[in-house]
Amino acid sequence: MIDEQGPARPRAVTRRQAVGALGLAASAAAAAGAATTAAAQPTRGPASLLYPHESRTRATRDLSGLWSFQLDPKNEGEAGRWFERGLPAPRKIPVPCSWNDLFDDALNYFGTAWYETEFHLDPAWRGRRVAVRFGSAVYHARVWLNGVYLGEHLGGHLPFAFDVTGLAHDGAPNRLVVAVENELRVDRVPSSPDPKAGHFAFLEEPNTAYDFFPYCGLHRPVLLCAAPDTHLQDVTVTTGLSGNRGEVAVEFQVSGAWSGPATLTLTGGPKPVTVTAAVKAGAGVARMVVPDVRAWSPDDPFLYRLTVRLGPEGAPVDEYTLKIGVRTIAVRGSEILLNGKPVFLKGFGKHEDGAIRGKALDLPMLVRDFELLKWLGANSFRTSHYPYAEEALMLADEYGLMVIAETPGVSLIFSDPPEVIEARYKQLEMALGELIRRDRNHPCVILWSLANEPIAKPFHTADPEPPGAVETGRKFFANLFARARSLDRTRPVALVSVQGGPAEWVGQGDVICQNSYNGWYAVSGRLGDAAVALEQEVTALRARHGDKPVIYTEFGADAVAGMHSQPPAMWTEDYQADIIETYWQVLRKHPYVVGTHPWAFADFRTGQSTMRVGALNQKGVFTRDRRPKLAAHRLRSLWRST
Ligand code: GCB
Repeated sequence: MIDEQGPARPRAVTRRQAVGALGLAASAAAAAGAATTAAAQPTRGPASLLYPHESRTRATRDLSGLWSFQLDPKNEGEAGRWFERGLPAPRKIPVPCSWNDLFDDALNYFGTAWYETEFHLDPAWRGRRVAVRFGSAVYHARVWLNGVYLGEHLGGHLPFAFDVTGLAHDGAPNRLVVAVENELRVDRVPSSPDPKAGHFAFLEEPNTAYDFFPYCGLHRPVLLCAAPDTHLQDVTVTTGLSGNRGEVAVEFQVSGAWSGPATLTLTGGPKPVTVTAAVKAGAGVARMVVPDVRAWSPDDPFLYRLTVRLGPEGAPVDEYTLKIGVRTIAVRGSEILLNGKPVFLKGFGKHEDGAIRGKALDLPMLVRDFELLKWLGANSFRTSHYPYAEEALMLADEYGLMVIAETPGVSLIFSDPPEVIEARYKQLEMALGELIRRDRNHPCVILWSLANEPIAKPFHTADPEPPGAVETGRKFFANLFARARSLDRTRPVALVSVQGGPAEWVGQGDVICQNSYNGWYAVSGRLGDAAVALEQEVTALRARHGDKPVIYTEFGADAVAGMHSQPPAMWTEDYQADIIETYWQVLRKHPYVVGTHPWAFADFRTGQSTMRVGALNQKGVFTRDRRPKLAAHRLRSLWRST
């Protein structure tokens, strides 16, 4: 089992592994018991996962569009060599998009589906290194190019890429085929109930232990990326402040153990800052000092452009530019300090969710959501309950929204069998590593959340938790916290607990994140009693966790838009607005509460159940199509006046 000292300890990830998906993903797939492929060993090496911004030396082509698509309920595709012969009876599907809301026969389909497209290489890319990069495939993807197996990736929401140089034809069509499988399994994160084990299902159809619809498919763009043969593989930026001086430390890796000169430039401020660095055996480090720095904050989300250039200005070997914010984040006593000053988080837990496209990237909706957050006077959100698209983080940098970035560690139950917990651990550790590697350069990310509401035993049973469940969870999280802190020493780490959660788990965090449903799941329908219960709860949290800062990461009530009552009753807009205001009034009296995130920003799709009217969680303060409920107006007046 999970042992702090033993063999299941997070293993060291080498720099080479760290930049590629293939080796890591393959071992995660094996760990979580994914179907092994008959296509033998992957043939291609991993490619850099740096977001493929274009530059003088780099180009990107978006393969989004209409692809061919076929469900494979009998799992015939691999034996029938669909990856080589093409899909026998395809229909068209947009990429990116979830498949569930497009086709009636695919709504509750959680097996394997095949995707196929063709592309031509740009002749200008001759001699360059070419990779194919997937933003997210939910859940297990296997990829072939021109009939050759490239590799696999397990786990949605995070990017993976394969180097296809030499394999992609120049001057002839290339056939890219992807098999995406999304079985709802107990040994995955998020995990689904095992009907054989008599597990409790939170939602009935489809059967999930978590409260959102398990949309599946290619959810984010598939990109072709061209870079020089010698190229930057990874860049890590950390920033500091000292008086009115900013400090920017950059570590970077170059392919092929390249050695030579690099130049780093920071522009956007009154004067560019330029330094040089000597790259040795593929590794480079540089430090930059920014006089009269404009620190990044929600009030002034100022971004600099950092360019890393290898080789001479006139003939760069490679050049990569990213936007960065200079800021610090720290926990001191009961405060979260951004740039040394206490911050209070006003915002929400959200979901990536929309009609028809499901969980696929929706840029118009993303911009609209951030506009609405600003309209409300919010300054933050949590990427509940999985990593959001990279574009969401880039936009949050621009809007000055502080982000609690969450892993897919949802529905973790520690009374489950050891082998199931072990498989989930491996998958979660992998996802955490990929998440931190992907998002660590974003100033908007101020806190990592390792999991949402892990529990020692299922909610529905009155039996005591099995012996050892809390201790198993303690070790599980001790390992995960250690892993997060070793991968990023600059940000606080927490896990989000439900109604208190075992103190041995939650207390390992730098911040206490609490989900709480007084007035809804507890003391239902009784607003006055809910306020009393909340007061007791928040006082008890202080007693249990000393002076750590507390964020209320969820509270609220379902409200069917248009339903009203006086006195306010459950399911009405009036009751929802009153519950949210009650939490605000009670929590504001406790200075160690440094944030309130009502659940949720907008209504979202769930499975069907007696608890979810119209298969929607209606705790949104906006409807699914972003019409404000009474609670949105109430929050706006509360938040804008503080
Ligand atoms: C929770 C979960 C969230 C649910 C919410 C609810 O505690 O974290 O995923 O959607 O409760 O509405 O039940």
